[in-house]
Amino acid sequence: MKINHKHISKFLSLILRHDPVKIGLQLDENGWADVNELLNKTQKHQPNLDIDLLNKIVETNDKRRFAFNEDCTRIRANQGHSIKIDLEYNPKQPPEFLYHGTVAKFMDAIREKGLLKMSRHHVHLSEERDTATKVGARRGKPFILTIRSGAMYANGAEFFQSDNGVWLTDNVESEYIEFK
Ligand code: HQG
Repeated sequence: MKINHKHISKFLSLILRHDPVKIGLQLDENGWADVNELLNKTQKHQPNLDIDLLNKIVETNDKRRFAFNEDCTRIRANQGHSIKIDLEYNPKQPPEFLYHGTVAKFMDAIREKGLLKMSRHHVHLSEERDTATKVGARRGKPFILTIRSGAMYANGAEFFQSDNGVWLTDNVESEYIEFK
């Protein structure tokens, strides 16, 4: 059952963050999809996905990747998009330090150019070192960078926090990264 959830959650991430067109779905400018339309259009790919299972996945997802609107007629991904949408997050003051988990092979480029958002809308940062470790471990032996987010903020950088707690910013210049 758990494996099934994970599989469907990955499919939902693909549709709601990157490729709604794959199933002929349209997201609005804030990333919302109509729940009924989503369920209808996922039938062919995920025949087990009905409203009860969708509710369960939204509720139990380990990173709260998805959210319903107030009356539960629409659903969106909380962060991680590559398609252009406006999540309408308000700028927020970050803690003094945040963490980013990556792998050794990117380190030279990061030293030179800082952290770039690559294919996503923002650079993703974590409040907890443990979380950053997990993020890095997706790609191999994790390498954890400490980001001087307080100093960046003091110097005018904008930060946002997604509904599932991920800190987002445009890019992180090398001078704000502790490479230890
Ligand atoms: C690296 C997952 C070369 C960066 C995770 C990362 C997270 C550079 C990769 C969320 C670079 C981008 C985001 C530079 C950054 N040169 N490489 N200048 N700057 N990089 O997946 O932060 O499961 O777009 O270190 O758990 O790994 O999807 O970002 O390795 O929360 O919900 O380029 O995605 O969450 O990779 O992960 P990503 P990320 P979900």
